[in-house]
Amino acid sequence: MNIKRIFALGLCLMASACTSLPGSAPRAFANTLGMSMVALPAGTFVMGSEEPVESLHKAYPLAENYRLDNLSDEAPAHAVRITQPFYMAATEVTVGQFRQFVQLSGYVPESIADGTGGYGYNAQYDASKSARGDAFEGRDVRYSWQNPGFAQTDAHPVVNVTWGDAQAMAAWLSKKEGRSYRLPTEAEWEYAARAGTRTRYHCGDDPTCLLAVANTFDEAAKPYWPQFAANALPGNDGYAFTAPVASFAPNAFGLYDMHGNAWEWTQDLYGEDYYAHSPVDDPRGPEDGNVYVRRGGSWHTWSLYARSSYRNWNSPQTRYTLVGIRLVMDAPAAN
Ligand SMILES: [Ca+2]
Ligand SMILES: [Ca+2]
Repeated sequence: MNIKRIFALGLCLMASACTSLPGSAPRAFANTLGMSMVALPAGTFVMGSEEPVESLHKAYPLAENYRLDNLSDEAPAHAVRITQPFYMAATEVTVGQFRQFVQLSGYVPESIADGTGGYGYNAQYDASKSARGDAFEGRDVRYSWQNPGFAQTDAHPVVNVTWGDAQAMAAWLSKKEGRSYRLPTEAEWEYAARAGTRTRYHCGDDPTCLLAVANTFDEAAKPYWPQFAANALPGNDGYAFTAPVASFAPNAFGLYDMHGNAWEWTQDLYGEDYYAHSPVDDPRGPEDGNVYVRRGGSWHTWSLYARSSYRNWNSPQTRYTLVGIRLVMDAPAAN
């Protein structure tokens, strides 16, 4: 990755309220686990979307009306100020990084600790015959972060990990390095994904621009789920399941796979009407709730749901073939 180029493009892109890092703080560094942590400037952006249903219908003609009506939690679009620079991992947490964390810390991931396992892809599995109608087999002890039922190397994004697993990893890294790691807030996540853009994706408004920047549900994935064939992105991104992280072009902040590959847990509880009353400065989600926000879409996600503004959620115990982790780190305070 060309750090100079990224910062020429990305630093203070929003311009209106840029707070600089302390002079001694690096623009990017590799941490204990080899994660590339990239500095993002403070700034202001417009969070959410109020794109009319008619406009969405033109872009996503196959989406039923109820799906478009259900996007109302993305409104109102509203100004948000991220008041402090922070670091974000350039990629999703990889299988290799998660393995190092588990080995060095002794932490037992929830799918193993609670004895119920995770989810997995099984070509013989028939969703219509399952009690829950899930697209994947599970929970089953055969599946965990180590085995989602499809091939993965150490360079693939770890999946089948819970919100609690992410908390444990951040806490361990923080202690190990004397830094402050955590999940991004929902606002930080969208600010980072947009990297100064107002379009549906950081690559533009046309869903097919995803082919250059994201692993989503495309023609490579279509043969495995013929029932969803019509929703496949027209074009081939080369991956039916997860792709090694950073296989596609980054956004202007130098962040990879903000659309697709693995959904990313955020720190925030989900509030359907939260945008109507959230603070302008550093919103942190509602005080109460049962489910945490995940963002960005996955390798199995239709383009409608891979948009920068799309919000989804799960209970913190959820472990799934589509959901992974990306960490952020607070920038050190200026002396
Ligand atoms: Ca794909
Ligand atoms: Ca992702």
